[in-house]
Amino acid sequence: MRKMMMLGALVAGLGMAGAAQAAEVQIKMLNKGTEGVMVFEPAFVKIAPGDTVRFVPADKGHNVETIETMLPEGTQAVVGKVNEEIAITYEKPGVYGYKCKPHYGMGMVAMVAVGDATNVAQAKAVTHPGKAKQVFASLFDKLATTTAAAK
Ligand SMILES: [Cu+2]
Repeated sequence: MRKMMMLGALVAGLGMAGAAQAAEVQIKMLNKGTEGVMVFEPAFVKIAPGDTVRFVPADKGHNVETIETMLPEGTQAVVGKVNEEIAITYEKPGVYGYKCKPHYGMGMVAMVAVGDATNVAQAKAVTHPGKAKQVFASLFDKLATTTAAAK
């Protein structure tokens, strides 16, 4: 987690130097992670526009797909197949919410924050089943922390 934020800071720093270089970060789909079972790890990443996130099915039986309305306006939804690796390059700033369809209610969700998120209020208003609700609450806390740190 800390490593990802440092990476984000590094990318931002390079951007200011006028030599922005696109970064790629990985989010693993796991049966068991450091924060419980059926998780994306890390479940929160902050990146810059132009960066790529690669969703890696490290364990079997998971997929990644966008959660409707947890996307910046005009952004295409993504629906991965089970066990499929997907790499997404982000151009639009905003908050992107993801779920693993089979384990959504078990809290298998993730958030990608790109640049300065403008759709936070809208994304926050989305309701989620089961444990996903509390996981998203903690992800929005992380988002608030990184945003505050950036200012
Ligand atoms: Cu899953």
